[in-house]
Amino acid sequence: MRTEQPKMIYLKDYQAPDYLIDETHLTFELFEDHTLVHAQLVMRRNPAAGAGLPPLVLDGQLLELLSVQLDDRVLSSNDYQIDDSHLTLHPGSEHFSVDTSVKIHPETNTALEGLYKSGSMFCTQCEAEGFRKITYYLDRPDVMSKFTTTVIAEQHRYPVLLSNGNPVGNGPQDDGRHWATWEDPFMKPAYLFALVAGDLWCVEDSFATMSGRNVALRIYVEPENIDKCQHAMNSLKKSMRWDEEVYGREYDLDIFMIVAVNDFNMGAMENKGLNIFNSSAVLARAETATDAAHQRVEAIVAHEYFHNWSGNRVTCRDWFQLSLKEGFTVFRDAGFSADMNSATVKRIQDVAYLRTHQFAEDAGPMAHAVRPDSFIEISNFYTLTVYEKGSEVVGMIHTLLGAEGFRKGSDLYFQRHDGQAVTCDDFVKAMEDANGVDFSQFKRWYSQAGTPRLAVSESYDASARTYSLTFRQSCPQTPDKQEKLPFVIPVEIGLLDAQGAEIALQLTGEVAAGATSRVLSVTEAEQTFTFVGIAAKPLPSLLRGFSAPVKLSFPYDRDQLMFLMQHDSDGFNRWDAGQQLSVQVLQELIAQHQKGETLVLDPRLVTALRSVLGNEQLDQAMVAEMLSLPGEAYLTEISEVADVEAIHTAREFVRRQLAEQLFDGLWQRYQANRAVSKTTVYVAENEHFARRALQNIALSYLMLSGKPEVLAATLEQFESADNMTERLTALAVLVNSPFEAEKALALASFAEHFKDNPLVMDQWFSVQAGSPLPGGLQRVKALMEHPAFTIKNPNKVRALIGAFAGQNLINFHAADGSGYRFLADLVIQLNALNPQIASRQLAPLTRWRKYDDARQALMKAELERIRGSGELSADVYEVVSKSLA
Ligand code: B3K
Ligand code: ZN
Repeated sequence: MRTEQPKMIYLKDYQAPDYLIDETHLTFELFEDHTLVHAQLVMRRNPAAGAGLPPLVLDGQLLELLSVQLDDRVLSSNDYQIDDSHLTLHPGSEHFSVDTSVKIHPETNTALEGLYKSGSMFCTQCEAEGFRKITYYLDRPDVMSKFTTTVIAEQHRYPVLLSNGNPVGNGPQDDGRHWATWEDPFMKPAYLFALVAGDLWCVEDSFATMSGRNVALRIYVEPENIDKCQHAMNSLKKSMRWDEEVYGREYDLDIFMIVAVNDFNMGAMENKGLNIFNSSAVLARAETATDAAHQRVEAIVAHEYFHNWSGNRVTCRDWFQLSLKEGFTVFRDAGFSADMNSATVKRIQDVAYLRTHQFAEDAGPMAHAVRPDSFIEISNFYTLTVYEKGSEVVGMIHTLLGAEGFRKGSDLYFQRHDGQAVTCDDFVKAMEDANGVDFSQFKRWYSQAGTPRLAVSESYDASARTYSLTFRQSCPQTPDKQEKLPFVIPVEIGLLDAQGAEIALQLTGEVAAGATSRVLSVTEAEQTFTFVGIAAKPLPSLLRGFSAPVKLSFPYDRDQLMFLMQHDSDGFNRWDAGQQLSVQVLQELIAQHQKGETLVLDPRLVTALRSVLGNEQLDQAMVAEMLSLPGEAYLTEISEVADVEAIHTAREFVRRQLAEQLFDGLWQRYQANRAVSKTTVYVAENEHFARRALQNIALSYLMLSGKPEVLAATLEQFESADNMTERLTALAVLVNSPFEAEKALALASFAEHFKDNPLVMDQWFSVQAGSPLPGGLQRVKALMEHPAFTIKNPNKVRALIGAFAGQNLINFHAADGSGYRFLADLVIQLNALNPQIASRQLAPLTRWRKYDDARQALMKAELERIRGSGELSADVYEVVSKSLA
């Protein structure tokens, strides 16, 4: 909690640290009502930081200082200065050591940052600035140190004691306590420190690295979860192999551990050799986790593992560089998931997510560049922009250099900077140097916020047989109010002839026609590319694979979009053509609703989707993606002023029309797939994910018909499915249906069966919180009283409140403002308990500019109420004040 106005921190003020910490020796004495932390820091003056011996200012928060010693001298309170967040000492020489003892209270730490308790176990979360809540330290990523850690705790309650690196000793004490010492041979910043103590079981395996070293792999969980670790273990081994094969990166310690904890602010954390995970990102087995959950586990295990190189061996100089590790690592995990599953489907899902949520962030009050230049609270900058857009930026480098050039660049980056704390500029420089290219203009992607617009127009000259595409780029204003300069936008394109065949592409001035798909680099505000030898006016396929994170517009008519849906050789663009067609149709219906007209659906959408549904050649996961209409959140994002009711009504109308008109095709594919599912044991692999995806989206359409045979099929699937993917879909379909008696029974039997599994209960909460049927807020309020709910667990808050405010738009945006009031009350309550979660949950209110005047006023009033509610954490203060600015 702050006592003064939180301060803005600027990248331009970066200064190298005055002192370095060569060695860090920690001893933790864990007790039920406090913990003692003894730290010995072997320090020296940083030769790169100038002359003299300036005061040593250590970071520290919520610490009770018991003693401090400089070399052999015990200091008295006259020898140092202490305030809320610092301990200042006055070293007398260039080399010295600092010893401190502090008392902390993990047992009452509800912020889940620093050392805290999750259930009966102790665990840590230090990134970004949590280590300063454990001991006095230079808590900044450019101070890297060699850590030795001893943990002492009661043997009976905490048989397992873990920290980073290799175990070097352990033993009993004579008071019923025991100790273990861990040594991490790699220099690391404090944010990668980790400690775990608990009564844990583990699943063990091993991995032989490419140079033939044997690495012990362990996943630690609470005993009841020991049967849910195999998928994560398989994912870990696949990740380790993939990183060797694709990036040449080998693991470097003799042991790699993952620990699952129930109370965790985000997905997982890449602490050196000791990853700590939200249990939702580790535990998965058929009966309790959906296909989506299995894929999420695979992706997060990979992501954290990949950080061992992109993040840990080469880390960030300061937190403004966060995307250096996060954008690059998301890019790496996306490549891994694409290789393990369907690359096109993975791309579609990532782009749909980016366009819906990151584009909204980029257009809102918290918009910031991939490398922000200021912040108040760094926790607020673990954003979609830093992660997902950051990954797109790395992806564009990959597109511009090609796979081989990119690998040369990443090799040089790792080789040049191993063991260092570096910047995004260093990353780009390695890419440039390895390939002899100049990325100075490209680097604007790191410093300019906002989503660029790219308007494309065409002209065809029949007599000259030339076809020209003109690109006009612009970027909207963002709160940082910078003038935006042109970006380098790689646009992958193809041209289709009237039969749908691809045309070989030759630009004016080129000697011969080349490939049928190529990347144009748009670098100017306006730029024209002319293709020669074009016999008839072609149809362009633009931004294939979503080669840049921009909003591209081209005046396609609906017939052209249907043509691209059928013929484009780029799978991503076939899907995207379908989305553009749906958007056009939906926007027309939204306008009809607003004018009070009868809604009339363009039959071409039905025709287009009928042909997708009937295409047995197409990957079933692609069919499922193509049948999914753009979500309400995406329709909101692309609206000038979002009309909540009109969007919901139009989309529901289209869903019902499709259900009715495509009933036979949907029913046939549903039954065929369900028949296979019934006779196949659950496998967490691509082809099976695809079958279930189509089966389940078909079922959710079919139920809109209300036909008794569909209800019977849903109940059959709900009751007899052997896996959570089918069972949960059936439950969701019932929850959103008008069959009240069946719904109530299903909800009750599900809860009864899974009451002891918190992750499954999270799904149960979400399905109900996300239901668009009237009365959503009352349902959510009632569920908050359910014994399985607690506001102290972030997964529960996300499952219930996050799903309601983020996905149930028609209920959350109720015209009377009740949804807003509810969310604001919750944020005020969470602010005192867990500031990071409080500020995350606030996001929907920050988007007030998107709505009509009445809703704007209601949303702003709630933001004002939060602002005036008392002591705000820096996290909430920053988001609220920027939203109201
Ligand atoms: N690096 C962590 C995120 C830490 C968030 C701190 N508020 C997980 C990840 O991106 O891998
Ligand atoms: Zn990460």
